[in-house]
Formats: sequence, structure tokens, C-alpha cells
Amino acid sequence: SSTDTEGVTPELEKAGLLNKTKIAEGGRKLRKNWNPSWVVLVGNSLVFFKDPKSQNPDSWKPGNSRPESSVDLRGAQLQWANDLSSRKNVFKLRTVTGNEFLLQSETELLIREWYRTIQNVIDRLDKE
Ligand code: I3P
Repeated sequence: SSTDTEGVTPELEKAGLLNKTKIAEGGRKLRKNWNPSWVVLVGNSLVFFKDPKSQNPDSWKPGNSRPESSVDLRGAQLQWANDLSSRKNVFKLRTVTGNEFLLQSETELLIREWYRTIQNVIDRLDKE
């Protein structure tokens, strides 16, 4: 975004612990491997950390901690995906590049908040 190129720190929207598995890479199906992940929504990106030390809201700041991966939310799609897992409270995130992730929480309220917040970012980017 323009704020990045100006060196301005983008806004932290949300951070928390979710269970995550990647199920497709570039449209190619992957074997599931569920792991807890510290998930940070900042600017136009969803950033994943696996290091438990990364579990604080400042983790995402440049240089503070190395993310496992990062997802560009522009053009991404969200859908509830309880049909794709034996777990409850699961949604699927699909990127424009055909990467697919399932995100899950034991706490329904928490996963609903994540869904709503990520969808808001996607909607905002769609209007740009
Ligand atoms: C998978 C593992 C996953 C499970 C998946 C299994 O087995 O048990 O946890 O997904 O189900 O195939 P393996 O460890 O042998 O790869 P869920 O926990 O989301 O149900 P699936 O094949 O029906 O997706």
C-alpha cells in the first residue's frame, strides 16, 4: 500500500491464536497439517507466526519477529467450511493465487469475529 512505501506503520487490525492448516497451494491440494498459529491482521495482509514467542501484538512490526508466511487479502475469498473438516468453527480463506487455508477456533465467538474482520478488509480492498 502507499503507506508502506512511505514507511508509515500500517494499522494493526487484529491478532490472536487460531488453528491453521494450508489445504492448497496454487490450486494444488495439500495434505492437512493442523497447527496453532499466531495470526495477525495488519494492513492488507494476514500474517502467520508459528513461534510461541511471537504471541504478542507487536510481533508483526518490521524486524520484531519472522513470520512463517503472509497472505495478501486483495481479491481473497472467505467462506464457512464446516464441510471441509471434522472440526467445528472452521472457515476457508482462498487467495487470488489459489492458496487455501482453513482457520479454526474452539470458541465460536472468536472465529466469528475473525471472519467478520477479515471480510471487512476484503470488502474494503474490493472497493479500491
Ligand atoms: C488427516 C488428519 C486431519 C483431518 C483429515 C485427515 O489425516 O486427521 O486432522 O482433518 O481429514 O485426512 P492424516 O493426519 O493422516 O493426514 P480435520 O481435522 O480437519 O478433520 P480429511 O481428510 O477429511 O480432511
